[in-house]
Parts: sequence; structure tokens; C-alpha cells
Amino acid sequence: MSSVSFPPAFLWGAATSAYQIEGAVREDGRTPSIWDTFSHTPGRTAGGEHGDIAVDHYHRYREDVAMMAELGLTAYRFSVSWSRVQPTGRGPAVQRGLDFYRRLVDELLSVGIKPAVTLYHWDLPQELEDAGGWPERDTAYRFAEYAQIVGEALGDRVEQWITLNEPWCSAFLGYGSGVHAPGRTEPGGSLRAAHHLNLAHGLATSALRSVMPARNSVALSLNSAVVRPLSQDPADLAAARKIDDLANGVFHGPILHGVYPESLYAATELVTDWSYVLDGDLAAINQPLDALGLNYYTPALVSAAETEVSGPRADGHGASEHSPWPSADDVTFHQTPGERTEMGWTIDPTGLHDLIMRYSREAPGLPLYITENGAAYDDKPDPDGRVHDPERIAYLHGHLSAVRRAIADGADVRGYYLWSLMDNFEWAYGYEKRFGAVYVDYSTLARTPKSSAYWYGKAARTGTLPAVETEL
Ligand code: IFM
Repeated sequence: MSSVSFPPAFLWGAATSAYQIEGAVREDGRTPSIWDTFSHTPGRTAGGEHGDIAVDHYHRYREDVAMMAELGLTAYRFSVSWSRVQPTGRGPAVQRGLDFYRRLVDELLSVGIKPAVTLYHWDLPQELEDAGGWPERDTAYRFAEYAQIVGEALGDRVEQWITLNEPWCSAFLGYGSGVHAPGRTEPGGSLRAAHHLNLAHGLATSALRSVMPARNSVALSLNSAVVRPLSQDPADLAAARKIDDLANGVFHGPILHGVYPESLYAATELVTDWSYVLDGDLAAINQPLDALGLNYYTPALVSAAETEVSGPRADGHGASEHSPWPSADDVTFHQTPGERTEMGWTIDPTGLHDLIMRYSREAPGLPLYITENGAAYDDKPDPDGRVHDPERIAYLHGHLSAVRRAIADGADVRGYYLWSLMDNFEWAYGYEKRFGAVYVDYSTLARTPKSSAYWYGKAARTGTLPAVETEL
């Protein structure tokens, strides 16, 4: 391997999620998820936009797979819509729903693209939310049952499995700040949700292993924060430590080490008593993993607050009267310096290198995948119909170089999934933020690969990063 090339088996993938791309929300027995309800509630998403049609991947998946193959991608990470498979979130599976994913996987395999299945990317069946949602313990048991159903259906042909995507967002944006579905604002409830998501991950990991061939890999994708203190002042270091616990330790503590950080218990004692952590839970959560997925976009810069703050903060997670950070009113988030993407997120590939190196230490010997990384830009077609996105090429070049550097520094990174394959429904931001390497014209749903898609395809085919200025 030369200093610029990637390991030969490195996976060059793209990622998506069900609610963001599938559409077909009422077809083949699917019922509403919390995101259907939330996005149809006035005032919750930009312009009231929703995923009813999204980019109609449910009907266009063949075209989308062919496009990935033509670009040269070797892996594709997608999520399964729980309420397509189990409309009430419990009980027997709907085969028509599962059949869609069987067809998708077969199509991917037929063109040599490795599928990676995410079981949960934020779209809880509404019936389970009506029964209390993630703050309720039963939701974790229901998730394990669903994982087993999907594992039985696809485990013979899908080797890579991810239980949860970014449980931080499910817990703290869904039940803390309320900028994500189901839109609840309960600081204690968000920590209960986090624990039950952890439990769901552990139970689902065991359930998957009980029905799948041993060669399959089970992982989860964390959007672990790269938290930087504003200064070396002890108060700022303590602020960084608190956010690190609330963003990272709350998940990787029990999942990788079988414990919640003592400092997390202490910091949150005013909002929760953690009595919902029952005997045996930590062992159930602490299942050995086959890999760990890391999603990275931008670092966080924090300091101790000069005065107690509440309400919106510059943490990049949307505007809400309510903080997603329980018990952290004594922490201030600062805008990190540097260029930003359309999301307002500072571009800093050193954060990705730091994150990889941290988890190489935190989980020695565990293969790592970058399961999401990418940028939103205000892309528009030229008069000739082509979409040039040099900023995204520069972003990808910078971040993939950071991955390559981490590998050279000893990290075992096995693959990279660009977020996202194509423009799609960006949650509370609606369709305004375009993360795709492929442009979607929302009036016709026509797909046009942007120049970054060709650049990335070339990297995938050659195993090296083309220069940013490459003629494509
Ligand atoms: O679009 C999201 C994705 O669903 C989860 N991770 C972050 C992306 C960009 O915001």
C-alpha cells in the first residue's frame, strides 16, 4: 500500500436511510412512523415538508443501484423501515415489506455491491411511540424482536449489520430538544430513552446472532462528538468532559465497557435517578461487537458558561427552546472557526482523524467504519444540466485524507460511506439541504450524478484519491 492508496479491501460506500429516500409511505402494509406523524404536524419541518414521496427510491431502487454500480461504488448502507416490516411494531412480519428489502439486496449483490443494513434510523413505528416510545423499556424488547425478523429474512445474504444509527439523535433530539420526532422535550426522558436504546442495541445484537451465520458482522453507528475545550482552564476542561459524557460516554460506556461513566450519573442526578437501569442491563448491553461505525461531520467547541444559559445554542443541532443536553446549562457551545457547509457546520477533517484515533484506543482491535461523512451545499445544475460541486470534492478529499492518515497511524479503518448517495429529506430541514453526491430534481425526481460522484467513483475504482482539480 503506497502512502496515498487505501487497503485493497477498503469499502467505498454511500449511505442513505429509509424515511429520507423511500417514499411509498402507505404501500404494501406500511403504517406511520414517528417521522410521518412529526413531519405532518404543522411547524415541525421546514415548509411542512415530509417523506411521503421523498426520492421515490421504493419504486426506483433498480435505477439507483445501477447508478451506484456505474459510478464504481463497492458498498451501500441503507436502513429498513420498521413499520414496513412490523406495522404495529410488534407481532408477525409483513412479507411484502420484507420483500422490498430482499429485492434491493439481490439487486445490489447482482452488481457486486456489498449491502450494509441499518435496522433503526430514527423511524419508530407510531404505535410504539403511542405506548411511550424509547423512554419505555418495552420498546427495547420490541426492537430485539424486529431485529430477529429482519436477521432471519436477510441474514443469509447481508453480512454487515448495524443495529442503531446515531442513538444520540434519537434520544436527545427526539426527547430532549424536540427538534426531531417525536418532538418531546423531557430532559429525564431523554436519558431514559438513551438507556433503552442501549438496551435495544444489546438485545438486538444477541437476537441477530441467534439467527444469522457467524460470519456476519454486527455493529452500531455512533455520531460520537469530537469535543474540544475552548481553553485549558479547568472549568472549560470540565465543560468538555460533561459534553463528552452526554454525547459519547452515555453510549460507548455501556456498549464498549459495560458501565456508565460515574461522572455522567453525578452530572445528571437532578433530572434522573437512573432507576430504570435494572440488574443485568449493563451485561446485556455490553455485547462483543464485530465492528464500530463512526459518523462524523464537525467538531464541538465548548467552554464553561459565564452565566447559566438555556434555549438555543451554537451546537449545530437546530433551534429549540429546549436544550438537547440535559443538565448542561453551565456549558456554552461556540462556533468553531473556519469555512462552513450549508448546515453551518465547520469543515474540519482533523476532527475525523482525532475521532478515529480515539476509538482505536477506546476499542482496541475493533475494526472501524466511517458509516457517514459528507456535506450539504447549495448545488444547482448548470445550463448544460451538469452539476458541479467542487466544494464537496474538496470536503471529501480532506476527510478521506484524514482517514488515510489514521490508517497510516495504525487505525483499522475498513471502509467509508459517503453521506449521502443522493439528495434527500434532511429531517427538520426538509429538502432544502442537499447532501447527495447525486443531484435530485424534486419536480421530476430525475437523478444526475454531481462531479463529486464521479470523483468519488474514481477514488473507489483506483483505491487512491484523485486530485481535487481532476478533470472528470
Ligand atoms: O441526514 C442525516 C442522517 O440521517 C444522519 N446523520 C446526519 C445526516 C446529516 O444531517
